[in-house]
Amino acid sequence: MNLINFKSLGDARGELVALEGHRNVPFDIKRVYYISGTESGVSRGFHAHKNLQQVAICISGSCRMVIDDGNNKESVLLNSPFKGVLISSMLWREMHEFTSDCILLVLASDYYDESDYIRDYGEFLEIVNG
Ligand code: T46
Repeated sequence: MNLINFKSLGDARGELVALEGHRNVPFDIKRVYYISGTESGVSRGFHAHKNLQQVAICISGSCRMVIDDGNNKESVLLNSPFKGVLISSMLWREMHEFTSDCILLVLASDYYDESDYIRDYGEFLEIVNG
């Protein structure tokens, strides 16, 4: 699991984290989106990306991110605005255990493109394992 620790630039007034492409985020950030209001018991993701790289950070609440490279599955509880997971291309991801206050912020290396998604697990396994 490729975790990134973000330093807080906060002070007595509170926390502040800056996210900068090619500095603490290892690509040019072309798109930012966030997921909120996910109902308890609902899971999301269940796809891989052919080329996209992303960094996901829970800036409020928590959720569990499962990353599967086709051979191994790893899971991490994202529960801190100071911890991100780098999701490189060709990794199957699932998100579970959303708390009601979860806001999952995602930084992406490219614009939205549905043709970059692999949404079929069998197809994903065929591509990564030949
Ligand atoms: C990912 C995980 C972590 C857009 O139109 N533009 C966008 O930038 C995004 C991200 C989504 N959409 C549309 C596509 C679907 O009609 O929004 C709808 C929900 O997207 P999806 O079902 O793919 O959402 P998740 O939560 O399963 O997955 C998302 C990202 O799509 C994905 O890239 O890695 O979060």
